[in-house]
Amino acid sequence: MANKKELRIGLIGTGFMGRTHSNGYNRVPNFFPELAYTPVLKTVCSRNAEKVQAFADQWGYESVETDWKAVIARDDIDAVDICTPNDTHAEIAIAAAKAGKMILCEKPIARNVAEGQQMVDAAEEAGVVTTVWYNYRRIPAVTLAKQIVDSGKLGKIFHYRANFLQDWTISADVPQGGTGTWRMDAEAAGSGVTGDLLAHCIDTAMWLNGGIKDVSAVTETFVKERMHQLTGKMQSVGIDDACIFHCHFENGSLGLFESTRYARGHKALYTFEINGENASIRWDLHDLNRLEYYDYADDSIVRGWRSIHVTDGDQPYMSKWWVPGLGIGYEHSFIHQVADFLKSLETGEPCAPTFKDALETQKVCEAVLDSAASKSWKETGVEWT
Ligand code: SOE
Repeated sequence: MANKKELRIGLIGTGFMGRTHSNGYNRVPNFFPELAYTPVLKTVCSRNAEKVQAFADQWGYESVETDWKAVIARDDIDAVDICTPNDTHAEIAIAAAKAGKMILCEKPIARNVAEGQQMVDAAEEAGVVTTVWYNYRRIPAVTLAKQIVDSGKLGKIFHYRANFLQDWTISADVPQGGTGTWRMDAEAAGSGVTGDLLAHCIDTAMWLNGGIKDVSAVTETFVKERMHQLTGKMQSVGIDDACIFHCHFENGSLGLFESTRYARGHKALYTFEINGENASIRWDLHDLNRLEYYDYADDSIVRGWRSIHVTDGDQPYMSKWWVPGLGIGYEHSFIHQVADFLKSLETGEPCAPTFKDALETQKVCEAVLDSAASKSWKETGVEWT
């Protein structure tokens, strides 16, 4: 593209997230034409040569690789995008940092804090830029929630409440391990709903309401044994199927979080609500263009929950899309993250959440799991700035 600086991408992993990111790279030039940088889909990597070629053809990658080390060794790659299972994030990211590549990594940053810390150290030592795809921050209604909180309209915050509910693992026939179900395998994923779903809630919560100080949690594994796709054997299940925790935030408010893959009828019900002294807000992923707002300062004859349809040109990101009143969807959060990453290359400002930010979320996840295992309150050690 004329007069554009290129950001040459090497994508590693071709699953669900590989598709959401590829869609982001493809759409950005259409909707964010003012950006100085443009993504160039140089290569995509996956172990199966036939499948990775089909993926490259479908999404417009110039070439394919079947070994991630080959992606990192290439001189024509500026940024490595890690979309592989969690157990591979640290090894790939550390190698990418050593090779001086920028890194975009799927959430959670890693399986645990120790791995995440190594990734942060490697990126800092190499001086490479990083971002982690906690995509929900970039849904316009969620970004608007951040503006409202930062404006001080809510006043002193008392409560933060979040849920992430799914129902896809209720059947004992769902296997663990391997393609498609690595999220069920503790070795590959690190944890269950805590790292996969609550990590989203925690990232949004600390972004909106500041650091989480300490936690008290319970977890449950409802199905104790599942067939492992890699060994073909019935094996015990090491992940948390459900997790509930409560916590103190640094600002004195109380948090209540629940996640499960056993809430029959709920496919991806991510909701949060914040109650302040003056006003409250709440949001629901199933109705993602709306932000609900209640303001006690309203005249009593009109006071009540108002439903803000976040589709106006002066609301976050919306000037980029259609005309007021016409909504956007889940995939746009990834397009926005690509756009913000490209913009960060122009401004030199970090594209949050960076590895360092995502490590703080990982600290909360780890404290939650430790708390559930030890049946006691745990300090998180989070340093949120
Ligand atoms: C799991 O089903 C999953 O795909 C998560 O891995 C994503 O991070 C979440 O956004 C939707 O659910």
